[in-house]
Amino acid sequence: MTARPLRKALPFMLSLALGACATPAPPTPAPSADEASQASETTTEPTPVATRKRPPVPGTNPLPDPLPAMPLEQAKAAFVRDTAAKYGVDAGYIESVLANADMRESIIKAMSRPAEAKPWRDYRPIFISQARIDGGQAFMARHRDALARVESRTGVPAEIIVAIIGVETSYGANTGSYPVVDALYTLAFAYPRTGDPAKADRENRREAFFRGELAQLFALGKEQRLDVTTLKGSYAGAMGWGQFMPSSYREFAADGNGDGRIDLFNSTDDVFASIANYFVEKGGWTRGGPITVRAMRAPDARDFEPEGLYPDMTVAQLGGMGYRPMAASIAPDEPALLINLDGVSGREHWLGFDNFYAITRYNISKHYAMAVYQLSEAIAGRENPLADTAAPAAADGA
Ligand SMILES: [Ca+2]
Repeated sequence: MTARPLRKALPFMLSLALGACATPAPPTPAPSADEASQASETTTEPTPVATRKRPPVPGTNPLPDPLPAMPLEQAKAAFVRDTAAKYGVDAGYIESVLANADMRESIIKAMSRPAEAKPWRDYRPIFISQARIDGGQAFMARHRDALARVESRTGVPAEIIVAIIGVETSYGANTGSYPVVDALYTLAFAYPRTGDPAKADRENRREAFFRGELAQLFALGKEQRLDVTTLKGSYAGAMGWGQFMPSSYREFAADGNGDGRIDLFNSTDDVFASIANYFVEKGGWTRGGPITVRAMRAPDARDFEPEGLYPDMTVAQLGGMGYRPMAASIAPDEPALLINLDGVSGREHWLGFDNFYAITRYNISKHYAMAVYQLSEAIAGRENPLADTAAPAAADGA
C-alpha cells in the first residue's frame, strides 16, 4: 500500500485518531426520558472536529494472516482442536457438527459475484427503489418508539438503522436461507480461488477469516445458548435482521430489551441496539455529524481516486483541488473523502465524512455506504432519490 496523498500534512489529525483508538470512551448510560428529549434537541450542532473522537485509522490489512497449507482432513482436525481449546467447546461436538455440514457449490458461486463490484448506476437501483423506500417508511412507523430510544441513547439516526436493515434483509423479510454452519464451513475450508497469483494472498486471508468466523460461531452458540446447527443466514454466514457475522455478534451485538440474551433473529430491540452499537464502537459514529454531500467539481480540477475509504483530507484541502461541497454547513476542517461514482447521468462527485466512513465499516464499500445513506434520506422524507438522478447543473464542469 502506498502512502495516501497529503497524509504527511495531517500528523495532528492522525495522532488524534490513533489516540482515540487506544483509549475508547466508556459506554454512556441510557439517558432518562428528559435527558433524551434534550439530547434530541441538541443533535443539530455537530461536535467541532478538534474536540471530537475520530474513527480509528484502519490497519493496512484487516484480514488475518494466511494459514499454513495442509490436507483437508488434517486442517479440520487442527480446527477442532484449536476451537475447543480457545473457546471451551466440546471437541466431539464440533467434530460431529462439521461431519454433518455440507460444502455447497452455490455458496462458492455466490461469493464470486458480489453486488458491490457493479458500477454505481447498476448497484443503486437494487437498493433505491420505491418498494424499499415505502417498506422503510412503514417499518419506521411501526417501530418509531423503539428506534427513537436507541437514537437518543447512541446518536445513530433511526433512518440509518432502518436503511441498514432495508439493504441487508429487506426489513427482516430475507435474513438468509443458507445453514450458517454450511456457509462458514464451505468458505473456511474451500474458499473459492481464481488462480490469479495477484489475488492469492487475499484469497488465503479470506479463507483464514472464515475459519475464524466458524470457530466464533461455536463460541457464540455456547455464549448465547443457540443451537448453531439450526441457524440460517446469508451465503457468507451473516445472521439476523442486521446480518452480523459471528465475530461481530460476539463483539458488538447488544441486549436491547434487557432479557439477558442477544437475539438478532427475533428481537427487534436487540437488532436496533446492536446495529447502533456497531456504528458507535466499530465505526466511531459522531452524533449529529455530517455523512456525505454532493460536490461541485471545478472544470480544471484534477481527477483522482482516493486509496481506501478513510477521510484523510479536509473539506478545505479538497476545495483547493476543485471539489467543493454543495452545502454551506460543512466546516472547512471537516475530514473528508472524495467519492467518485459512475451514475446514470455520468460522473458524480461527493464528499464523504467520518459518518460515511462509519457506514463503510458495516460493509467495506463506498457503493454500499452511499446506498444506505440515500435510502435513509428517502425514508426520512428529506430526499426523493427517484425523482431526479441527473447531475446538478454545472456541477461536473465536464
Ligand atoms: Ca435481548
